[in-house]
Amino acid sequence: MSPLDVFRTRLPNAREFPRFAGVPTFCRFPLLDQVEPAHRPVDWVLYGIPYDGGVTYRPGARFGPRAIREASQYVKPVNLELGVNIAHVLSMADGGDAPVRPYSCKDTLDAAAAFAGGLGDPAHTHLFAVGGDHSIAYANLRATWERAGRPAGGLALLHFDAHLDTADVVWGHQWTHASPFIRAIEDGLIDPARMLSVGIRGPLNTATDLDYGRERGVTLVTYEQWRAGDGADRIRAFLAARGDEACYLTFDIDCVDPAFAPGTGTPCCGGFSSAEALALVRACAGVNLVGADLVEVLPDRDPAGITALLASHLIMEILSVAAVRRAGRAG
Ligand SMILES: [Mn+2]
Repeated sequence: MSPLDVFRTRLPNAREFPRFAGVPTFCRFPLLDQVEPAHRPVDWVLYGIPYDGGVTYRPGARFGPRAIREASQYVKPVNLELGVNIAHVLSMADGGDAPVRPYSCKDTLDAAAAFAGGLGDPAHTHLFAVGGDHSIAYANLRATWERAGRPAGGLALLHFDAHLDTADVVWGHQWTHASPFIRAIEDGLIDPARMLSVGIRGPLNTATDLDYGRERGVTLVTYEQWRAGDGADRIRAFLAARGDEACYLTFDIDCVDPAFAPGTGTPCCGGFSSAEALALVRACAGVNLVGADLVEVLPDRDPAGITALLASHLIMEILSVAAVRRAGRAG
């Protein structure tokens, strides 16, 4: 087997093949169609959705998947705190990028959901989308919901974000990065009564911005509630109540304070530190994760690449949550 074959078929040993060499895939995982038979079917496939036509402010998140692929070359497979080597527990691959339709958000979501539906083994493989703006979460949610057997009650949602993203209409359009979860709720992909939104903070456009979620039973934990109040207890209670429920995790990098993650399009001051964000995801260990996304990384506003680096570590942390479950341990 040549060194190139090793890169193509499994996670290379960094002591043999340096992290600065090779063609960058997500976390150095093999390309999906080159995974060796012993590692099929793949447990998780990561793929990019390089689309940012849904933004309400700064564009540029279309370059997120490339920046995260590059930054993730230095992500390592052993999670020290959770005591798990994700590469020993899970088979993972890079599925490439979904097709996008830059002039239409809805067309992009339809194309991306169809692309995702064809990745890996639909009866086995979980989907991890890397954005792109937050509108793309709808596409991966739809593909994940279909893969989960179209559960009538929808999926439970673990949502990390500065914003609730349940705006109905923006500039006359219903498909935007401010709207993925109102559309997913309307379409039955997620259950708002089993939706946790963590890191929400102001300022808001109007005093009623959060009413849609509140009226439908979303467990809403603002950053200030988490920092100073009972937010952490409410998160623990929400996670403990999930049991074996199928959960989807969506992580908007703007839930992190722009002091730590400046490379994003709608930055909101006063959020989680990098360490707090990683610990929040880690605290989900044990839930039954069936799909995930990480969105809103904007490389052009990311001096030193720290936002893309954090995003790549968060991806590892999210996969660790799945690995802990697969290894048969609670968090
Ligand atoms: Mn968002």
